[in-house]
Amino acid sequence: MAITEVRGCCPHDCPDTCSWTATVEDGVVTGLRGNKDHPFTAGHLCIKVNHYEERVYHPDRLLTPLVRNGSKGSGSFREASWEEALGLVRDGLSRVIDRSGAESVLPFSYMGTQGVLQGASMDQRFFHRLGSAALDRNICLAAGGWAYAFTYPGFAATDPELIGQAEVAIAWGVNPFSTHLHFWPYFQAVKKNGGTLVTVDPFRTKTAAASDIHLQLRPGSDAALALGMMHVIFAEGLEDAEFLATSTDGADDLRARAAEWPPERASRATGLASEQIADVARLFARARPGFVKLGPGANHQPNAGQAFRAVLALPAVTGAWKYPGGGAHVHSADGFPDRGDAMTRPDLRRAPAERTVTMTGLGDALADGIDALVVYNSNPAVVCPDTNSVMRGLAREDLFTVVLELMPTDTMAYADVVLPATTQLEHLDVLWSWGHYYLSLNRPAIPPRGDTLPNTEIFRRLATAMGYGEPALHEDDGTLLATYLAECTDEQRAALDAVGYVKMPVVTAPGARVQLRSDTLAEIAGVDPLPQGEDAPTDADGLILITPKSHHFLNSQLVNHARLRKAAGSALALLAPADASEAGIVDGAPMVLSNEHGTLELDASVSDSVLEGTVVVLDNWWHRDVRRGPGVNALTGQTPADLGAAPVFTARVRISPAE
Ligand SMILES: Nc1nc2c(c(=O)[nH]1)N[C@H]1C(S)=C(S)[C@@H](COP(=O)(O)OP(=O)(O)OC[C@H]3O[C@@H](n4cnc5c(=O)[nH]c(N)nc54)[C@H](O)[C@@H]3O)O[C@H]1N2
Ligand SMILES: Nc1nc2c(c(=O)[nH]1)N[C@H]1C(S)=C(S)[C@@H](COP(=O)(O)OP(=O)(O)OC[C@H]3O[C@@H](n4cnc5c(=O)[nH]c(N)nc54)[C@H](O)[C@@H]3O)O[C@H]1N2
Ligand code: SF4
Ligand SMILES: [Mo]
Repeated sequence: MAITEVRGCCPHDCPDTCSWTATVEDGVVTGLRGNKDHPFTAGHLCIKVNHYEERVYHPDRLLTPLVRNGSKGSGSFREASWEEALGLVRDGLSRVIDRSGAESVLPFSYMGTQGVLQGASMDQRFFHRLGSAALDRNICLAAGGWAYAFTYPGFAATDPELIGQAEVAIAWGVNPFSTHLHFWPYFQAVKKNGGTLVTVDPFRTKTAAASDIHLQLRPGSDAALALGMMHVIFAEGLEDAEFLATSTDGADDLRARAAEWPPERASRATGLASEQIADVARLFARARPGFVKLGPGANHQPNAGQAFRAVLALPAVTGAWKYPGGGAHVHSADGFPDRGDAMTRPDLRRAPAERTVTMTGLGDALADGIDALVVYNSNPAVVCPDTNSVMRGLAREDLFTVVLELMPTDTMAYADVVLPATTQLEHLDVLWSWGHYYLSLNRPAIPPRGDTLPNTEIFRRLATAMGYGEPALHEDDGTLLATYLAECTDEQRAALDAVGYVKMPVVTAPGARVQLRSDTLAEIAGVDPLPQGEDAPTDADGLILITPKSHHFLNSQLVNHARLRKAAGSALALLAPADASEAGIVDGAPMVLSNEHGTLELDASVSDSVLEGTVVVLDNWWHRDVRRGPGVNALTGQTPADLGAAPVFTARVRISPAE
């Protein structure tokens, strides 16, 4: 029997980008393990991925091109050859382009795979050449990402491997126990070394439960909490005056803004006690140093950009950046080669794109001039806000829809043509990380199963079908990889080649200054140049819905895996005992959640982990998993957050027992 071992890495949109080795016996992957030598992965994969081969050999796996032969949404398809399928795509796209112009074609993709090649290379080149509408890929961390970029231009996010040296670490709107598993030991190290762990989260997650202090604030009140803390820090002279003078701009303005937020005001806004706010402010300011990990979870609120700006100001005010392990981490994506234009080749576009669609606004776009949709690496029927409007769009008879997928999804059921894609064990790729600083190479372990093809090859073939002869549209994956690595050193390339990963240098630009006040941001985005908080609304009715991530699924992926479904249980709405009894809802009984966007029926789970006045529904479930209604995004809307046109995955909802 021929046994080989092939090094690669996890493709998922997860901050850990784990390094793995696949065991291949006679051309079949029989096992997968985390690489022990990788400092971050540390020899283990999470429960979701430790059997990734299940995904490759899953009975639902799409193995041939498909052509719809039933009504949209019926999920009825017949098999087709690549030649026929590509011909149909060419005809469908050409019809739309002739009728209403190339910008009525929308490519819709996100990070179904985080790979540079399979996620942002040949696909982009193809759509630039076609002249499609542009997509703002902003569904995850846009508000927080903007906030970091404008507050800390040129600053490298704190290296997570150092945070054990912090005296206080705050998990602010992040649940690493479930979502960033390999960060967890570093977080725990703070406690082991005698420091204090704080979690800021409306929900009592595993992370919160394992922390010394849990600040269970009202969702969306993070800016008020951070400004209340800064009020105390400035009032008690706990700021680092030297760091503020030498390394920041706008400190006096921020001090004046913080003065508007005595802890009593922050208390009314957050629902936390004033003393609690003051105590944690002192704790953080006196720590040598303090560290804040901010997660995407807190950036799905309407005022998330300003909230992140406020929270990010804390380690600057206290000078935490001066010490190893101190500072903040939103994401580390800026630490990797920026080869955007070389990879995506915007020069292939004949004229600048006049239309940009944000992922947040897909529902509206489908009702306004988008007549062809090419979906890959994304599952908009589940992940986009305002599901009902997205579904109305997907159901349009005159919308031509192509879906590149591994699995039958709620989106794929509406496709005219389905093109089967490869998994990470079947294609070449290179991955950056947003949680650490290791660049990873993924070598294919086995040839593509059935008729599946890598996204890159599908777009090369589509280019051929469309008659696009530009050489850039026909470069192979090896060439694309070389283009991505062109600015790496020989040593870095050699390390990638030898062990499959290499750590990138963690460097802050010389002379970089924290922008506590940002007039540039104010100008671009029309927000206050200073971080701004909000008081609790007095007129809002209903409960605040939040939609965090499941421990067992990865966004909308893996929900069709029996092993993980069994562990995850069923789709539930979690609510606090007081809210349940007030609404007459009983634990385990079906309940209805509704608002101006839609209605859902789910089984209730009454839990004291939930803050009174809030409801928690995990975002990962598929339409079929919900008692009635599509998924939880039936309750979210398309109005963007304050920065980055980012989505808002929270909403006000009314609750009642089901009839
Ligand atoms: N197991 C698992 N891991 C994942 C994923 C997954 O689906 N499953 N998805 C991956 C992806 S794409 C992402 S973006 C990350 C997300 O990683 P995280 O940000 O850690 O995950 P979330 O569960 O979305 O949100 C974290 C916490 O934010 C809290 N939260 C909600 N609203 C607020 C608020 O207004 N303020 C504060 N302070 N907290 C709030 C939620 O209650 C939740 O516990 O996880 C990645 N890893
Ligand atoms: N209510 C609510 N909604 C949310 C969130 C929330 O917290 N609450 N979180 C948001 C966040 S943070 C994110 S990142 C998004 C995630 O949104 P998406 O990126 O769309 O989610 P995924 O489920 O990770 O991936 C989508 C699809 O990509 C496919 N795929 C994987 N690999 C490949 C490949 O190599 N080729 C092709 N063609 N397809 C592939 C998978 O099978 C899957 O169906 O969801 C957002 N939606
Ligand atoms: S999903 Fe995240 S934690 Fe799990 S193996 Fe992949 S990168 Fe690692
Ligand atoms: Mo995300």
